[in-house]
Amino acid sequence: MARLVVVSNRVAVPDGKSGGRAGGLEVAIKAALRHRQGVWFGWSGRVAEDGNPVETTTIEHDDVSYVVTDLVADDYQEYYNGFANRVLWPLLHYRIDLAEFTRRDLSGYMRVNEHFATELDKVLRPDDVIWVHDYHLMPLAKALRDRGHRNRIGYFLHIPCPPPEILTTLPNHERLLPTLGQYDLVGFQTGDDAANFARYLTRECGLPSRDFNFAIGDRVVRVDAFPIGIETDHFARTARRAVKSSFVQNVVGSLNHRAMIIGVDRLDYTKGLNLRLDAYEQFLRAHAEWRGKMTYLQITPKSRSEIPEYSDMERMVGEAAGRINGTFGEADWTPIRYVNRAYSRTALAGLYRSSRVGLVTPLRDGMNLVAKEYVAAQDADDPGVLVLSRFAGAARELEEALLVNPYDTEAVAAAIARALAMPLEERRARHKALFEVLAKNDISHWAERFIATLMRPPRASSWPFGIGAAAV
Ligand code: ADQ
Repeated sequence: MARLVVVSNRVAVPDGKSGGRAGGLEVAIKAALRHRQGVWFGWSGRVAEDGNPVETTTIEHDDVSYVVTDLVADDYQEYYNGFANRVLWPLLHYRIDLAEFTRRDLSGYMRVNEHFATELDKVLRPDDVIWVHDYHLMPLAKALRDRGHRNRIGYFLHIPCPPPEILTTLPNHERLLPTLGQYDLVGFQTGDDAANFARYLTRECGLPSRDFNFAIGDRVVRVDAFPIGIETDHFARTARRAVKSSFVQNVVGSLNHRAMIIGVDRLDYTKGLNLRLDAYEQFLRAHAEWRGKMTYLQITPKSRSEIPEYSDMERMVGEAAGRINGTFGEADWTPIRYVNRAYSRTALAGLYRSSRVGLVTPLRDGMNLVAKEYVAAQDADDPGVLVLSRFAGAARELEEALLVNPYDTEAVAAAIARALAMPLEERRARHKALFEVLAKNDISHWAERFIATLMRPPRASSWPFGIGAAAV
């Protein structure tokens, strides 16, 4: 069997150093590598001190080689903090207004991708199947092709892909985005994201296509949707166990028989926390009957605090939570518990299962795994209700959630009230339908489908015009 080489910005090396906070990407890759002897390549998370050499280290663990390379301070600033997080992240989430482009950051981004390719070059074998992840590494396939690698190389974008009208606002987009054509397969979270990119290739690059297969020189690149899943059964089992833990029992006990609403998000402007708190405030105004009868727990670890937009938001969300508690709170009731810290996946699973409503209202999100985890964690006999933004990729699959427009705060307030009052029969029916979706497309199905599609060249009947069998 061909070796699988996964490349991502961060690598979860099993030595404890990369932290216990499993993000969506880490969970997905671990599941994919579990079944194969493979290599996981990426940034070590270290920034080499001035003048010190940049090192690339290999750690062998459980039949998997973890190969990690350092960055220098300018790389970290320009590639990671700069172009990836201050340009691509906002732009791909439709926030042109927050993108701060500089040519220097773009050069740093290209330079780090070249460095990754140079280091990868040393470990690649001709029949390796290479799977590159996310917005940090768009031009990596081109850098590898320039070094003569003809392997099958796939790319998966975890975050949204906006339409060409937004993509073309990126200065120098013609230098960066067409390099995605050097992959054999470019995968997105939803059909809409895939269609947006396909429209870019057609409009901006003038590429002929058939059935989402595009002709680029003598090669074919396939564009497709691969909605990411979670470890559904495992998460459900974890949740069943976790509700019995003393941590969850203590939290539930402290609610004093009140219903719990839960929100779990990284502190990021894409997650729509400001508007969510506005909606909660409107709910409390419009539904006085619920005051004192429920508590909203918002768990929000800080992220990227060195970027001003994030620290501004941190302040605004904190102030809004304080204002709500000041306005509606009583000596014996706090309407919102706002917590800036990360919890273990087990603790979160137990908290999801113990809550009546899950609030997931991003303004834009590639998928949103919290929505899926919330559903998987529920007790099928007495499930909670998911209130989900229609702008999360997950909404494409989780149609039986209460889908809301997060910009319409009155509608979100009404959905919270509807969720809290939903009869048991309706809750069960909705949960059953949602759980079936998650059981069918779990994380291993997602990874296997991506890898199988990557390894298989497109059928002859799907070749774009002008491309022959020999070329594929
Ligand atoms: P993220 O933006 O990180 O991921 P999300 O999909 O919600 O967003 O995944 C977050 C993960 O971190 C979840 O597994 C969640 O349980 C965990 N997490 C969140 N808050 C936590 C807390 N307080 N403590 C501990 N763990 C916490 C990116 C994209 C998403 C896409 C994923 C996967 O932005 O759109 O769904 O990748 O492709």
